[in-house]
Amino acid sequence: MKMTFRWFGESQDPIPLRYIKQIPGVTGVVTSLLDIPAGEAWPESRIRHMTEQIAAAGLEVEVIESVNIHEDIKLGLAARDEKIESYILTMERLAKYGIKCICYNMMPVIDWARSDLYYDLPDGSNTMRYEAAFVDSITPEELAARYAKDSQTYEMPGWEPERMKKIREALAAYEGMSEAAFYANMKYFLDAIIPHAERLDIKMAVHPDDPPRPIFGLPKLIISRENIRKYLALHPSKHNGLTLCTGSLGAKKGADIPAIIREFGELIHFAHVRNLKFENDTDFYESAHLTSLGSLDMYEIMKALSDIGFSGWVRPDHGRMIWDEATRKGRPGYGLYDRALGAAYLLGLWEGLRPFSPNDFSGNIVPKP
Ligand SMILES: [Mn+2]
Repeated sequence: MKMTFRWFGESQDPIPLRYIKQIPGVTGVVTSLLDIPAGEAWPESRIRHMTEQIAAAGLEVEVIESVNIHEDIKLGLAARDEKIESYILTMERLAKYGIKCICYNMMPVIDWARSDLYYDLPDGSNTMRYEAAFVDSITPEELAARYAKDSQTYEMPGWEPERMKKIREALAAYEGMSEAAFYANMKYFLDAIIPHAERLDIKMAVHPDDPPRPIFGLPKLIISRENIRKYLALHPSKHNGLTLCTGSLGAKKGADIPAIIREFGELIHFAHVRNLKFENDTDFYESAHLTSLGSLDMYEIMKALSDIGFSGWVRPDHGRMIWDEATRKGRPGYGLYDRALGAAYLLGLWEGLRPFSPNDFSGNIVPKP
């Protein structure tokens, strides 16, 4: 297992790479080029700059989160072919600079949703929260305006004002689309890119839909064990795998995350490990990582990863804002401190499960035979 940390890039992330380098056990970052629109090939010069900058900080960059899928691909429009060509070009360029895994999602229009970005917890920290009835009662424009107000200086990925101007059109495009048609569009994409992923040895890792329920009338498919099975079967390959996101899958009450890990095994290429606390059957807030503070059993999750011999990348997913980080304009869900504590906690669980030799601390924490 390799412990990584999400970094949004120099212009988008207030956390310098040298801080990330100082988190014990974190050996790499997971990043993206957020300003490049979905459907456009990433310029090689940008990829080179990004990877050189991260290497200069003494960190690895092997996972990109995300290379986004253009809506034309999800909708199955004729224009999808040129977007797929661009996607493959981006994959080729990324492979050239050492990228081994690409995280992406198949969420229509809306990447993710929360009702609150800075929900106050009794200990004075704050966190992201999801209140189903509230999200069901609000329009996407109202929710975007709420994010823009709350998130201060950051554009929330997927909720950019430019994108929101066209939201009605984007939502309408999905009206009447059947689940079968959506799966067929996903298959068309996978059939096109997975052979290239195999050739380039890039592991494609689909991220589950967040939250795992339909919102604004949009189909949400990658939300359950059954649907993940169906998705991966569209194009069976070791390079067509999963980003195991405990917070997304776990937001459906009763989801058995350890069983999901054991079922998909070697197809889990990348893991987002975080906890959440249910307030009732549908509402939750993102808690600190510890089992005792949330609703997911983190030991059982790490144990399942250990049992399958997981050797991919992990990151602590979201964190709360603590130590006054919110007032210093931390990016919601992506503050430094709580995620750093999360990484240390997950590494502690892992060390208990898979003790390693002190001589073997190469970053890739492999078990003793
Ligand atoms: Mn995630």
